[in-house]
Formats: sequence, structure tokens, C-alpha cells
Amino acid sequence: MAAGVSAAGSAAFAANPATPVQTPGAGAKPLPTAVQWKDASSLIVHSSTTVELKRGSFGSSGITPTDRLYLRNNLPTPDASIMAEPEAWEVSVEGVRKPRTLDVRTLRTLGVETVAMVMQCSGNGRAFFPSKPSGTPWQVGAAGCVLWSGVPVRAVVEALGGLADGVIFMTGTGGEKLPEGLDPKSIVVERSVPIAAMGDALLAWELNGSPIPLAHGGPLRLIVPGYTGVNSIKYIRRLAFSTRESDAHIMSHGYRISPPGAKGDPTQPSVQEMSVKSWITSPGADAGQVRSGRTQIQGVAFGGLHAVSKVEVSTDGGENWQVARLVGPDLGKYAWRQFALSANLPTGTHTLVCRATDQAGNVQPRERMENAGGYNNNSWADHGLKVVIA
Ligand SMILES: Nc1nc2c(c(=O)[nH]1)N[C@H]1C(S)=C(S)[C@@H](COP(=O)(O)O)O[C@H]1N2
Ligand SMILES: [Mo]
Repeated sequence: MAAGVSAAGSAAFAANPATPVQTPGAGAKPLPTAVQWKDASSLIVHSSTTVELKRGSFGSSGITPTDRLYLRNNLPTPDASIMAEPEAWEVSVEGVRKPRTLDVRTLRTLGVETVAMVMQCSGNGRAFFPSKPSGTPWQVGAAGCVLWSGVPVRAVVEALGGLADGVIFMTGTGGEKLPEGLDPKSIVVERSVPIAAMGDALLAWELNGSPIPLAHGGPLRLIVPGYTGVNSIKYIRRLAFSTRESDAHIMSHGYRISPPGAKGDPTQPSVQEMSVKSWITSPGADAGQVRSGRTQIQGVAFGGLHAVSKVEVSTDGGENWQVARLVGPDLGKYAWRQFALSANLPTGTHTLVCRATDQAGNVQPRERMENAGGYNNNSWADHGLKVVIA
């Protein structure tokens, strides 16, 4: 009856030995000040600016509650005083015919839309790289599916006379106060995405039905659906349409897909669109006990820019697959789908894996794409869950 559980280990995947994961609860750190209000029991605190959701705490209802959403800040969280007057927060919009600074109060008059979207850190799954890249060793929990409300960026652009000629990038700049004496370009959080990403982007003031908390980018955040988290700029103070990519270090050298052993540089691909991915969240995550017999194997699946069309589940490490049922409402192509497969797990060891396919026909790969930074891990083998039922 009792069970010992770990992420699928090297025995199950000789070709893809997963890095052993930390035992949840062991040496638990307290929640950082900016997120004291979060549900500590469902989170793993890595540092004062990095907190992830435990694998068994994603729930079944499709939307990640704000008090369980992961936290990742590259710089210290800004002072809470920036939340004193959220309606007065200003963003300057450049690279349009009539560039202007707009406050939240004014943005609210230009349009409103809600998008359900997977927010995922580029390094989610880094813990499973045997090369142990530097950076937070995220397992699966640097991700959540949440609702953002705000004004569509295209409505703002329209109100300001349209795009300037020749622009091909949309660049967001974070509003953190930068320490004096350092080159701002070396630390500012500023990211460029192709102009096509503007189509569904928002300047958002609301997360899951409440004002965006400071920790998640309030009073105003740029939301870029389908792209990894780093491209959704918190406390946005400048939105610029430009002919060139930002030359901030976080863009030019950070978040690049570099060959193992190499440093990031502007010639390498940037971490931007997310790829098709899924992982199992139950049963047996976080050393939970699993009983033998009938169970519901559950998880989440998403396709980045494309909706999920199918999720397959295997209980024998990928030898045999069965199609899972998609559970709950379809919240659009940028949201994840929960899935479930009814299965009978007898006493013994089971390696549970899942594999998603998106509507463009992309299939989640068995292998991770090796890279120095440990980015974009969507390997189904790495995300397996070994369940031992005694
Ligand atoms: N201004 C600003 N925006 C930012 C960051 C930051 O440090 N500053 N971190 C980025 C990264 S790397 C990620 S993964 C997401 C995390 O969003 P969350 O903490 O709301 O989950 O925000 C992104 N936007
Ligand atoms: Mo991130």
C-alpha cells in the first residue's frame, strides 16, 4: 500500500538520466516578504526571488490560484510604494505615430480583454538537466495557467495613430529602480519580441480577477501569450516598437540557446515562444502515498502558441501509450488543458510519462534539447514520475 515516489530516475531512462529532485519539505525556507500571502504548504522556496509550485499542488480545475503561482524576479521586487496609486502608474509608448505617456486610468478607456494563459519560466525543468546548468533548479512548478485582464496592445497602438514605419519588434522595459553606478543596460529587465506577438498581447492590471499584486508585476504588466515568462514584463514603464532588438544584456546575452559549455551571445536563438509540453501532477507527486488499484492519472498540457490536440499517457516509461481525456473547459489556445486517464496500477514500480501533441502537429519530444542555460526543457522522459506501490 505505501509508496515511495521520485521523479523518473536513471534506471528508467538510461539515455536520459533525470537529476534527482529535492525532497519537498526538507530544509524549507520561509516565503519571501513580497509573497507572504502565498500558500506556503504548496510551494518550494528557492530564494527570496524564486518560488515554485509543488508538483502535486496544481489542482484539477485549470486555473492556478494566485496564491500558488510561482514567483521569479531577476531583480529585487520593487518597493510596495509603487502600488500606492495604481491608476496613476504611467507607461511611455514609443515607436507609434503619436508617442505618448499613458496612465492606467487612461488605458482603461481604450479597451479591455481577458486571456487565459500559461505563464512559464524559460528555465522550468532545468533541474532535470544532468549538466546542472547554473540558475534556479526549477522542477515543474515554475509555471501556472492564469487569467490576465487589461487593454489589448493593438488597441493602444491604434489610439496612438498606428505603428511607426519599419518596426519589427515590440520591446518592454521593467520599472525596477536600478542601483546607481552600474550600466543600466547590464541589469535592466528589457525584452524584445517579434511584432507578431503584439496581436494577442495585453497591458494588464488584473490577475485572476483581482488587481495584479506587486510580486506579479502590478500595477501594470505586459502580457505576451505563448511566450516564456521573461517576455511578460512586470511594472512596465516603457513599451517601444522598434526596428532593432533591445541591446540590454538580458536580451543580447541572457536567455539564449547556447551550445553546452558556451556563453550566451546575440547570434544564438533567443528563448521566446514556448513549445508543446505536459507533465503528470498526480498520483504520487511529492512523495505522496499511492494505493494499488484504480486511479486517475492527471496532469497539465499546453502548446505555447497552439492549442493542445491530444495527450497520451504511458504507465511503463513510454513502451505503451493510451490517449487521455481532456478535462474541464477549453480556455483558449494559450491556456493549458488538464488531462486524466483512468488506470489500474497494481503493486510494483510504474514509470508514468505523458506526451502532448498540439494543433500544429508538434509532438512533445522524448529528449530535451541540450543547452548551456538549461532552457526550454520539454522532454517527456525527463518529466516522468516513478511510482512505487508496495
Ligand atoms: N520587470 C520584470 N519583469 C519580469 C521579471 C523581472 O525580474 N522584472 N522576471 C521575468 C521572468 S524571468 C519570469 S519567469 C516572469 C515571472 O513572472 P511571475 O513571477 O509573475 O510568475 O516574469 C518576468 N518579467
Ligand atoms: Mo523566467
